[in-house]
Amino acid sequence: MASSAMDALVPLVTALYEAQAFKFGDFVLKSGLSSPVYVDLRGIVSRPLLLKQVADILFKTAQNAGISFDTVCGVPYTALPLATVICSTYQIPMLIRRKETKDYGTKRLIEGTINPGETCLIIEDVVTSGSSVWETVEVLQREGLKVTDAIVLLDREQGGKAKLQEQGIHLHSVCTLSKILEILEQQKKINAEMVGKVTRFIQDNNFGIAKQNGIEPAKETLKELSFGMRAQLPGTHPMASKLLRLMEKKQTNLCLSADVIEAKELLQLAATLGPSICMLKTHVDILNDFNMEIMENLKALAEIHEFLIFEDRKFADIGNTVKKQYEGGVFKIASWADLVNAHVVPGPGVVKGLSEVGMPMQRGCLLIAEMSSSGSLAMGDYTKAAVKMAEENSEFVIGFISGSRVSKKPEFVHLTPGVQIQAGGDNLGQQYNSPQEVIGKRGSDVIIVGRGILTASNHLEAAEMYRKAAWEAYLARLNV
Ligand code: S5P
Repeated sequence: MASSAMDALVPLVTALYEAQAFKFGDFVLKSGLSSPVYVDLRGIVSRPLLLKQVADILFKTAQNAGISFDTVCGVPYTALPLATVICSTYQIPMLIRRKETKDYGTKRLIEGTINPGETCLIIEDVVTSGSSVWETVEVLQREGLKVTDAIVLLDREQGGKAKLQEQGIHLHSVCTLSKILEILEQQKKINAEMVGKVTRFIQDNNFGIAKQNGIEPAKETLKELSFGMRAQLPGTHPMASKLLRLMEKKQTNLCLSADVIEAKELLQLAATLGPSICMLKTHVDILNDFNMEIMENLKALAEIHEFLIFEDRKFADIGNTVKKQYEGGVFKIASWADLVNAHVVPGPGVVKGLSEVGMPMQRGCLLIAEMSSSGSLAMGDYTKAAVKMAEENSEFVIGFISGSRVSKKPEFVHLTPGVQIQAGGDNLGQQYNSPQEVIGKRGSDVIIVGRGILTASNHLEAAEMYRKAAWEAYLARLNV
């Protein structure tokens, strides 16, 4: 950067530092990842002068880059006031992207006048992996708008720029995290040790497809991230991170569907198959002898063998009812299940109700986007609505029950039931696909296997066979 441009940045970075936009220390990010730096620009709305200063420098960056555009859209939420100030100052029509569609009325994702064919400029405060910018771009493009450029105040240099470039979006940044470190070090606000720590963190946590050391990574690996990488994405829910990490560590993407009716059998399965599975799925309401002590024992086994407990309760009522079903009753599901699932048929209230109980307990939820049974109605627009509901509730929803990958977002996990080595089905509508088909071809992450294992004479042998088949299909997918 030329020194005059750098000089112009210094007062801004100083003002942002004073507004506590950069914090250095030990932080646990939403993903569960610990980071030595935390950037948060939300506070600038309380400092009108600073807000104006940031908006002006963003606009000048667009001008200097020679971009022509008809409208401006800020990535919700932090960049919304920035886009507003820009549009108001420079008399540019603005578009607002809704993060949640309204449950009523016109269900617009974009507010403002959309003239298809016009060009919209994106404004963002901070870019890490580029996924938030991309989400907004996708919505605008779907409405027929052209989007080619995004202006960001701070590029964290963790791969977002290259990732967006790959999608045809040029990212122009006012400054980078390393530039900020340089300025703050010069001002003795941070020491060389902290600079080193943050620099290493940036290097070790590059999510994108950035050219590193001049070597362009193979295209395929860019698209297909490993479970371990996905665990570290900033937008990955802590429960999904935990799952992805233990899958990578134990080399298993097998979930046992422990559909047995005696507690003793359930606990025996958990003890024997624990090392082979990443998750144990229960239907506690089919146990003849359920009591809370069994669940305590199951929890202890889950700790020892490192697997998650998923109660396949398929909640499907209004928020107020599911909340009670999840928290109380005989089963007290929330007290022992890491994960539960829900049908999307009641609308977002079902997730909201469950999240009121589950979120304070750091639990997660899977939405049923597709079903394995023949004649299932969960397809097409219904599946799309499930994906949208997951995206709009990603603070609690970690992924899907589906037959295939229904969302491209690597932060979400996909779990697929209806899996047996032999294709076929049962006489009550269940339909089976092989682990290779589900993981290799349909892009799901975890196979859910019940009778394929439970009816085998040697449960462990059968589980290992499914584990290996699914894991090999995953490895082959990474290397395609
Ligand atoms: O679409 C679905 C969703 C689920 S969660 N189809 C399913 O089969 N399931 C569950 O997965 C089902 O309730 C059962 O517990 C398990 C499949 O068992 P299997 O014995 O057919 O492998």
